[in-house]
Amino acid sequence: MGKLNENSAQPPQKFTGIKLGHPKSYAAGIPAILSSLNHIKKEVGVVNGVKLLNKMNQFKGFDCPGCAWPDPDDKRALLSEYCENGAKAIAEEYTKFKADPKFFSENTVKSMLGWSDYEIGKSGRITSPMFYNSQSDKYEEISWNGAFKLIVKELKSLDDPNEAVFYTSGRTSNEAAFLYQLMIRKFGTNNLPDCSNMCHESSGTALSETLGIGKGSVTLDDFNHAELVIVIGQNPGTNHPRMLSALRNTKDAGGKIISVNPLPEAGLVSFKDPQKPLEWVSSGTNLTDLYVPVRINGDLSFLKAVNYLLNQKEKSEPNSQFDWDFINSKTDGFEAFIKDVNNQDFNKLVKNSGVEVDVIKNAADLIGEKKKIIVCWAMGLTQHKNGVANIQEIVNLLLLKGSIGKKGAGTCPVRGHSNVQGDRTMGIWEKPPLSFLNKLGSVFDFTPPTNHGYDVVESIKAMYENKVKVFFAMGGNFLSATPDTELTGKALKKCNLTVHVSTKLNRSHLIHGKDALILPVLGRSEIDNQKSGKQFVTVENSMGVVHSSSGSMNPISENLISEPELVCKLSCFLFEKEKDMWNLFMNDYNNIRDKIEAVIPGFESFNERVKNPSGFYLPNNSREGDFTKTSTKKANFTVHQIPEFSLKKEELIMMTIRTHDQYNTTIYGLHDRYRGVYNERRVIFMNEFDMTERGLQNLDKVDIVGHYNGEKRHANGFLVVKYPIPINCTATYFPEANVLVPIDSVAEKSNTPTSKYIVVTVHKT
Ligand SMILES: Nc1nc2c(c(=O)[nH]1)N[C@H]1C(S)=C(S)[C@@H](COP(=O)(O)OP(=O)(O)OC[C@H]3O[C@@H](n4cnc5c(=O)[nH]c(N)nc54)[C@H](O)[C@@H]3O)O[C@H]1N2
Ligand SMILES: Nc1nc2c(c(=O)[nH]1)N[C@H]1C(S)=C(S)[C@@H](COP(=O)(O)OP(=O)(O)OC[C@H]3O[C@@H](n4cnc5c(=O)[nH]c(N)nc54)[C@H](O)[C@@H]3O)O[C@H]1N2
Ligand SMILES: [Mo]
Repeated sequence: MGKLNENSAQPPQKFTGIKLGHPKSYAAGIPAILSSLNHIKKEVGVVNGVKLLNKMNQFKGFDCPGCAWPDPDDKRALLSEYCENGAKAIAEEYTKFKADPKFFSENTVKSMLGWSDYEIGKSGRITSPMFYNSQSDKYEEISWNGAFKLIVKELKSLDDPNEAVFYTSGRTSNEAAFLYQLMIRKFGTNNLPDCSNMCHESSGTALSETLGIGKGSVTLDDFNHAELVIVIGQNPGTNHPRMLSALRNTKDAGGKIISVNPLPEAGLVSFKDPQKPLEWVSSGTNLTDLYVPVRINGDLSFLKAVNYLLNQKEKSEPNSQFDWDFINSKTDGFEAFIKDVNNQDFNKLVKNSGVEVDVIKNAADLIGEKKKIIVCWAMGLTQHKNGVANIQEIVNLLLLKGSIGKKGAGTCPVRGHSNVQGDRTMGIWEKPPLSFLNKLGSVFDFTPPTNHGYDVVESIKAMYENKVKVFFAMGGNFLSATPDTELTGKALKKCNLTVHVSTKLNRSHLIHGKDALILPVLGRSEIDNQKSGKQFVTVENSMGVVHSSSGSMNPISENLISEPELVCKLSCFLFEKEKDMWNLFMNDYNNIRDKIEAVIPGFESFNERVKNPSGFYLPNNSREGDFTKTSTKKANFTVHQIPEFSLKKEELIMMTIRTHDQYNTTIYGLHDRYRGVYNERRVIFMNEFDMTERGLQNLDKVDIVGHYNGEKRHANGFLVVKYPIPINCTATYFPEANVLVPIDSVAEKSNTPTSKYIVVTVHKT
C-alpha cells in the first residue's frame, strides 16, 4: 500500500521497482507480437483472444477501441488489422476479471483510493449498476430502473438545466452520441464538455478558421503519394502504431520523412512490420530522414524559421519554393503574412526553437524541393498556450507550398479516441453551430438551447463554484484526465450526484458526489441484441470515414446494456410522454441512423451506404481544395507571435506524455519499452546537463513543484531518469503529473489545458 492521503485525489505515491534498459531503436517487430500475446493470454485467455483478434478491424467485425487511425479502404491484412496496442486495448476490454457486486462488497472506497491506477484497472469489468452507500463507504448493487429514477429525480430538482454537466469520452458510437446530445438538449442545456476539449480542440479551432473545416484533409491513400511527410508533436510508434505502415508506404514510394520532437521516439526511427514476418529479423525500415530535436514548444519558432528560409530562397530564385497559382487563386492574407516573415529576426527564431541552425536549413531544403507534403500532428502541438497558433503555422507552410486539396498532400491531425471525431460530428459540442441546432429543433420539434455550454475547464470551475450539481459522464475518467487533479477532485465532491457510464473501474468512481452511480455498459467487442435483432453501430475515423462496428463476443455479464439503450431508457423516465420515440430508437438502431441522416449533412442514405464494408467518406471541403466555407471564402494565412521563454533560475519545462503501456488513464502495464523504462511510472526524464547542474544522479528521488502565477502545486515522489531530451526540458507521465497542470493554464481560443508545458522545479528528497 502506498502513502495515502485521504484528502488527496492523486494516485498514491509508491514506487514499483524500476529497471532501466536502453531506449529502443525500432518499433514493433517480435517484441510487439510477444507483448500483445502476453496481454491477451493473461487478461482474456487464448480461445477468446483468437476470436477477438480475428474480428478486430475486419469487414463485418468491430472497430478497434484503441486509436482513430483508419483502416485500408480495400483489403485488410491477412494477419488482421491490429497492432500491439489494439491487442492490449481489447485485452483490457474483454478481460475475464470482474468488478462484480461481491468485489465491491469487499472493498471500501477509501481502501481503493490507496490503489494505483494500474491496480484499480486490473480489478476488471464492472458487471452491475452500482450505487454508493455513504454509511458503509461501499458501492452496492442497484436496479437499472432504480438508477434511472434517481438521476431523473436529481435532474428535475435543479433550478436550471445548466446546473447539470454531461461529459463524453471519445469511444461512444455515433448512434449513442446522437441520442445522448438529443436527450441533453431536450433537457435544456449545451453543457456538453468532451475529451476533445483536452485533445484536438486546438486543431479544430485552427483549421476551421483557416480552411473552413475542423477536420484533417488527407486520406490514407495520400501517404502513398506524398513526397514528404512531417510528423510533428506526435508519437505514432506508441499511440498510432498502424500509422507506421502508412509512413513505410511513403518511404517505399520514394518519399521522405521529417520528425520534429523533443524526444527521439523509437517508432519514428525504424519500423519492423508485425504483419511481415521477413522484417522481424531484418533491421526494419528506417523511417525518419531528418530528426529535428525541437525544445518543448519550440515548434512555432521552428516553423517560422523554415518559412523565413523558404521566403529568402524564393526571393533569390523566384518560383522555386512557393506555389503562386495556389497562393493567388485560393488564399487570403498573404501580404500581411509575408510582411511578418520578412520582419522576423532569424537568429531569435533559431534560438527559441532550440534547434541547430544547420538542422533548420536541412529541413527548409527538404521542404523547399517538395510539392506534395503531408503534416501529421497530435498532442505535442495542441496542448500549448499557443496550440492554435502552432497548427495555423503548419497551415501557413502548406498554403505556401500549395499542399492542400491535392493527392499526396494536406493536413493530418491524428485523432486519439476511436470515435472522438464522430462524436463531434454528432453534436457532442458545448458550442454547437446554430445551423445544427435549428435542424435538430425542426426534426424533433423542440427549441434547443442556443447559449454556449461549459467545456471541460469551465465545467470544473462551475462545479467548484457550486454552479453545477449533477455531473454525468458517458465514458472516460474525468478526474484523472483533466488538469489540476486536487482542484478537480474537490469540484466533483461538491456535486449532489455524479454518474459514470463505464466499462471499467477508475479513479473518477472513487472521488464522487454526495450520491454516486456507476452504470456498466457493453464494450465494442460485445454482441448488442435488441428487439429487432443484433445491432451494429457506426464510428468515424480520423480521416472522416464512417463505417459500421458490430460486436461478436457474448457480453461479460447479463446485466449490461448498450450505451444507446441506456440513453433511451433514461430518456423514457426523463420525458415520459415521449416513450414511443425512444423505444423505437432502442428497438432498432436503423431508426436512429434515419434521424442522423435527417439532421446532419453528409449522411444521405446513411442506412444504405453503411452497408458498404469499408463505409463512406463524409464531405470534406479542404480535401477538395474548396475553402469557400471560411469567413473570407479563401484559405487564410495567419500571423502569430512566437512564445517567449522566460524561465527563472532552477525552473524547467515539463511535458506530460504517454508510456507504451497505457491508454490514457487506463494503465495496461508498468513498462515503457521503447524508452527503456521498466516497472515504474513515477519517473521524470531529464537532460544530463540539467541533472548535473542540480547535483542529481540517475534514479535519485525527487519531488516536483509546479509554478504558475505565484501558485505552487506539488507532485511528490518521482525518480530521475537521464534521457536525451533538450536542455531545460523534462517529461513525466500522464496522469500521475496532472496535479501540476494549472486549471488556468490553457490554450488561447481552444481552452485546452497546457499539458505539454508546465513550469516546474525539481527537489531532491
Ligand atoms: N496506446 C495508446 N494509444 C493511444 C493513446 C494512449 O494513451 N495509448 N491515446 C490516444 C489519444 S486520446 C490521443 S490524443 C493520442 C495521443 O497521441 P500523442 O500525441 O502521440 O501522445 P503523447 O504521449 O501525448 O505524445 C506527444 C508526443 O509529442 C511530443 N511532444 C511533447 N511536447 C512537444 C512539443 O512541444 N513539440 C513537439 N514537436 N513535440 C512535443 C512528445 O515527446 C511525444 O512524442 O493517442 C491515442 N492513442
Ligand atoms: N496531463 C495530461 N492530461 C491529459 C492528456 C495528456 O496528454 N496529458 N491527454 C488528454 C487527452 S488527449 C484525452 S483524449 C483525455 C482522455 O480522457 P478520457 O477519455 O476521459 O479518459 P480515458 O482514460 O480514455 O477513459 C478511460 C475510461 O473509459 C471507460 N471506458 C472505456 N471504454 C468504454 C466504453 O466503450 N464505453 C464507456 N461508457 N466507457 C468506456 C473506462 O471505464 C475507462 O476507465 O485525457 C487528456 N488528459
Ligand atoms: Mo486524446
